Amino acid sequence: MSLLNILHHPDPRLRTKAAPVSIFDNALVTLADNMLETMYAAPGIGLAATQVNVHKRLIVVDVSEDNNAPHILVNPKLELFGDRVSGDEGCLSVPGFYERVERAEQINVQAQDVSGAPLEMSAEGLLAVCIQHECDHLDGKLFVDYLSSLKRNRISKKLRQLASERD
Ligand code: QAP
Ligand code: CO
Repeated sequence: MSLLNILHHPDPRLRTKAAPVSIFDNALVTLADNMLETMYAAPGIGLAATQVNVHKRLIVVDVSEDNNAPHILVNPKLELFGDRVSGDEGCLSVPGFYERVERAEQINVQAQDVSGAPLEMSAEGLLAVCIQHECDHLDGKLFVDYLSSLKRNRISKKLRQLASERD
């Protein structure tokens, strides 16, 4: 198992549209394991392959208290239901910033598991919000895209500053 490097906004690689997974091999299992380990270490509740610079349609989420309810979703397709709810979101690729975002309250997901078997699940509340957030990453979309351009630009500028202080 190993920790993966997470890309930070405004890295243009976060804007890549991920390709469907068609090969379900051991490398995919290892990637999913390493993504879960990286998410738990952060700590976070969701991570998309895009964020670790792998442009394949794979996300991992676990919104449980005890890190004992991981979901690995390959090639996820969402159906949105119910009211729109707003809640504070953060992102491992936008460290230190939390803002209110509106999402659908309930979802159905059609996906595959890490061995390629079809998988269907429904979710509501935080799990539903988290899966919507992670699926956005696969299309190159970030939660800051839902904010005003003033807020988004302020966040980009601050993160660029922090990155330049590091290198
Ligand atoms: C997406 O995000 C999410 O800024 C997952 O300094 C988050 O796990 C969906 C994190 C909230 C819905 C609600 C963020 C860790 C983790 C930070 C995360 C940070 C350290 C974010
Ligand atoms: Co995110």
